[in-house]
Amino acid sequence: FEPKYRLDYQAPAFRIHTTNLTFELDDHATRVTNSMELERLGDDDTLTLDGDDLELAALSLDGVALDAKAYQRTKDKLKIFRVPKRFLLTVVTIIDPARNSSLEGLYKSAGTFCTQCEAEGFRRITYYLDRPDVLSVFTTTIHAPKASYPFLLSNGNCIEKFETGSIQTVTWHDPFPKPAYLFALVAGDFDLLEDSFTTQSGRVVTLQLFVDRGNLPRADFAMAALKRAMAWDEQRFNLEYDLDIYMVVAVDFFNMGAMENKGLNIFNSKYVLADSETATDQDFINVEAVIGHEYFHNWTGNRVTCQDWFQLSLKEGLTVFRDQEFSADMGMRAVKRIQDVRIMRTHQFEEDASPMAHPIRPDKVLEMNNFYTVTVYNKGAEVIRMLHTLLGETGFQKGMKTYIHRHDGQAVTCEDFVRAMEDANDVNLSQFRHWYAYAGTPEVDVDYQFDSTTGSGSLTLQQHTPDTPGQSNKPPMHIPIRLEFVNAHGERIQVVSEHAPVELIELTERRQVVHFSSPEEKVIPALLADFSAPIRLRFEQPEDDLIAILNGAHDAFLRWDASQRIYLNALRNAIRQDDSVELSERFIDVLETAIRNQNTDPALLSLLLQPPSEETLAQEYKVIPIAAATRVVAELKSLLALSLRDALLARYAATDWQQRSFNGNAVAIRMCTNAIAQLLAYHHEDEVILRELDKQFSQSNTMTLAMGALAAAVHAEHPAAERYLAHFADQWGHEKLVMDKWLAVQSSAPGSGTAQKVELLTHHPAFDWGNPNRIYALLATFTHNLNQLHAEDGSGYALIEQAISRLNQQNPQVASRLLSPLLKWRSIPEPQQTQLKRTLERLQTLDNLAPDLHEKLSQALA
Ligand code: DPP
Ligand code: ZN
Repeated sequence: FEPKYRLDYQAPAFRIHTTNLTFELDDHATRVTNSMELERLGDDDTLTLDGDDLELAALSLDGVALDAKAYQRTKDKLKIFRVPKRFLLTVVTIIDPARNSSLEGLYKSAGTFCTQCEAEGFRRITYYLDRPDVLSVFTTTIHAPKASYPFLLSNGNCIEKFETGSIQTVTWHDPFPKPAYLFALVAGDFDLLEDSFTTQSGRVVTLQLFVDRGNLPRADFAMAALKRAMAWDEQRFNLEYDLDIYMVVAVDFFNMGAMENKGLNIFNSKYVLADSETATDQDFINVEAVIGHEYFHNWTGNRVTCQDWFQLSLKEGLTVFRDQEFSADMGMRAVKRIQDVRIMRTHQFEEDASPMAHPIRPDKVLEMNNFYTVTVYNKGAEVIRMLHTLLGETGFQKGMKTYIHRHDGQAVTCEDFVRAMEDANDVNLSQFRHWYAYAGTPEVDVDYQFDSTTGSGSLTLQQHTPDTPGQSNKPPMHIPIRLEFVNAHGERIQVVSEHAPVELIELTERRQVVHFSSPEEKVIPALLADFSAPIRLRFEQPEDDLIAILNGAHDAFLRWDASQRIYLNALRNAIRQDDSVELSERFIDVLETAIRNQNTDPALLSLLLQPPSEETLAQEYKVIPIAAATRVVAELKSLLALSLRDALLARYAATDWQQRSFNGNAVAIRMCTNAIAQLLAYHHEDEVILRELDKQFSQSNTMTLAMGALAAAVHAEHPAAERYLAHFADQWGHEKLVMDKWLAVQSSAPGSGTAQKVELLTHHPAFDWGNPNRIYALLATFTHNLNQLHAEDGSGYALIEQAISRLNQQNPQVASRLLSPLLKWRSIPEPQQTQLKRTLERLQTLDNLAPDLHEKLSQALA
């Protein structure tokens, strides 16, 4: 297990001008012929290629077979000695796609051959310079029996197609040089949805979406989303598609969400297929976001790619920012922002505080697959967003233009991106670069003074970034803090500092004071509007001030955040005093008014009615009071249900049960209905509420509402839950993606014995150890069930330990994802802490421990 270090980067010693691949597809013995035109760049005449689990069938240089002394093979390398300056190397390998359960490289997914090469999967197909800074022009020929595999696809344009007896041969040519991680091949039988898009310069692009037979009606939404994404990237970023064809294939077995292979995206079917009967509104939203994300990679990732994998955030942070903006521009900007902030505050802050904490540009990597994280992706996007905040839309777009023009066709670094932003805007971002270099969530303490007799006030901000593994004594960061002010009546006001309104503080010092003046009686600051930086703000404000912000701030995030701070204070107080949760009458009144006011945006209302989760509450503690956290979160929801019953029921009655379409207003109303159901289900004995829930569950005709009722009943431990679960399984047993929801809702149930129930469900026909979606739905969901994962009887640990042991060799990427939530053993109280540590120690002794697991376990136990 040898880690790699970012600073050890060396430019490639060879160029691969062209890569000619021929695949003779076969379940257990696919023959891959790889002919490369190579050029040696330096004096060292040994060529070292990467390879993994390959059988070498033939090897020749300029048409002459190499004899045994001319090359050497090790477990993961092929060295060829004394190569000339320019030469043609032909490598023939035999691989076994049907036995490939890791779903990396070429594998068989339910009858379809497909590939996943990012990050380092291409080396499981052939020997190659499998690194993102080696760009080559690929030509790919595929031979396969036509009856079973009528569609043979690869990157670029189809240049030849013919049949010889039962065998079909198809050749694809991709004119854009690309690294091997963007290579793709698909062979299978599909239903095809075809459409076209005319670019802003008038080129007609053929769009093809391939889905399992019978699934055509569920593909329309993804196709429409693709066209919206193409138009949006032209309008907002002036970026146009470049090939004549864009293909998307949906497959059932896929480790990740989707993959941006040039011209041939491969998608997890869950991010393509959607109709209102089987998909929730959130599923539709996710399909649109992922379709957009992969499409946007065509420029930010493919045309301009990464020099090395340490730079992953160069393409992922930027592309997540782009997909977030796309979703926001398509509707519900405020809701989207709040949802993204929730991901940051729960999962990313948790990762920043864990043994695997890493900067968005890591310095040390053992297994690259472990770095496709919320830090690289989501914090990476927040860093891009801060640049956008500092430079404005116009400045940011100027920087993008410089970046793309300067680096089109190149493999570059995060540094190149920042420099393009600097050069285009004539600014200095030296201190801003720390965001790429340091892990951990910066903490900003706020002290506030205002004197109404003199009308002058001050905000004192102090920043500190906690130590993380391998990093201590961090320098101050460049933190943009957007802010607003409201008065005692909850009206937005402006305050000035040196004649300019105070709207954005650029915090760059360790300690910084901002003075301002205002004629108002009372001035309440509301900090971090739009969550303008991925930081923890420590600012105790009285509840009256928070309510003023909740009523008066212009920014929706600030209003929502004020509500969450009130909830968090109530939860923490109840834990500290070991007493029941209390909410002030004043706050309940504010909620009631919002519920009864028909003008309250139902989507934002739904967010207001969702108190922080246990995982969010856990962020407040060094050692998490698990049992108490679970108790108070449930108590808070019952308290809301009790205090607001009639108002909630009145609002709930406004639901239009027949409305099925996916549009902004209908989605917002369903979000609200579901949030209300989540609370009302805490009334276990209330006949009126039972009738309403029954109606929502069985008559709503949309998956969103049916699932909403089911989840509400299960999470509130309502007596109707068992009946709903049984009914749901009867109705949807044949639909795998739908049954994933059924599995997930059960493994997120709060009650004791959940681990035993989940174990039983691993034997249910809806479950499959070979399919990542099933494992994520049932087992990964369980790893986020704080209370049951850390059950005192050890049942949660035993369940996940068994799963990881089983998946260690079968699919290490999936095993590794299950492991992450277990790494924070130091924040778990005794007696669980010792049990958990023992569990990790046992896992470390597994036979043939995968590098993915080794890396995380050794970090956690160090
Ligand atoms: N690059 C993919 C994505 O994030 C993941 N393999 O789109
Ligand atoms: Zn991506």
